[in-house]
Amino acid sequence: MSEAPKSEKIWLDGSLVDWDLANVHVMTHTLHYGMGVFEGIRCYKAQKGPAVFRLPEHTARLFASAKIVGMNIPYTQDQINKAILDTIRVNNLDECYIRPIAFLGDNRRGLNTTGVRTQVAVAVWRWGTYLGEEALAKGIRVKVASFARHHENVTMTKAKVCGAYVNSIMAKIEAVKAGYDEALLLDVAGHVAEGSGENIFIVRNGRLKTPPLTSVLEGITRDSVITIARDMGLVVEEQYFSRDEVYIADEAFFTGTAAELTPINSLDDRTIGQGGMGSLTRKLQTAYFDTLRGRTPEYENWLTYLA
Ligand code: PPE
Repeated sequence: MSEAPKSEKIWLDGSLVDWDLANVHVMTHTLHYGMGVFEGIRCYKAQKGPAVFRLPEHTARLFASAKIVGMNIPYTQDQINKAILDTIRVNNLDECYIRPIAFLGDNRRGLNTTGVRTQVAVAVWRWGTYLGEEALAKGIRVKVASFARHHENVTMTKAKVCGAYVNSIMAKIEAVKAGYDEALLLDVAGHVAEGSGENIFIVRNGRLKTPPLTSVLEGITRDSVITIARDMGLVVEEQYFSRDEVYIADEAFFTGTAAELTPINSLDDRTIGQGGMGSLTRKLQTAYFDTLRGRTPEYENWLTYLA
């Protein structure tokens, strides 16, 4: 296995420190109990220069996640936005993945977190295709997970909480060990929920469907794709559907900051439509990449330029 990608500096609690010195103690609270919140954001080389995609929305979700789980982030959203831009600039990256994380420090033990210090870090690194080299062009093989997605009254699925990802990791590893690229998790009622780190859409008879925001993360890519699709005049329904509706869909795809817009070829070995990339999926993927690269004037306000 190659080493995980790095960059020069990490923003930690207000200062830029060397990547290798951005360390925490093993008694850091979040390491033990998973109470921490994070984001995944991307910066793309857009036409007019490097730009972060939907930066204020991601920072707002970081603060929303903290509010849901009852953590206090000792910075303003503006300070975090600035920290993110500063971190990308100091690392001289024109394209990168951005990982802000707010976590609980090591000054308290146990589950009563009163008085525990909240720390914040922002790391950036180059991160290519999330689901493999050919995933974006050719699509991926997906398997329904035996693990259900969190019930909305268990870990609060609108919060991007560290501990919630144990569920995602178990599903992902199960799928990969069985020879698939990604897992699809159902909610506790058995409806399709989302991938281990992606929202899902299906296309049937020219209409798009995606599960409502109950047991899924309120994905920012999901929102971007819904907006782009509706602006194209397509119908998008936020509705529950079952795994067998995915089997008989014409097209299906995952959305996420890391996964971008990845076609799904098959679910549980049933080829979806013709397999590969469906025509609507292709149209939306092209429009999504055009948007990220600043080629669509109507969505320019989703870009925060570095300079
Ligand atoms: N659902 C889950 C569970 C999820 O983790 C993500 C993002 C999404 C949906 C899509 O959300 P958005 O990125 O706002 O469109 N997953 C992030 C973490 C991936 C990782 O491996 O780490 C991501 O895509 O950055």
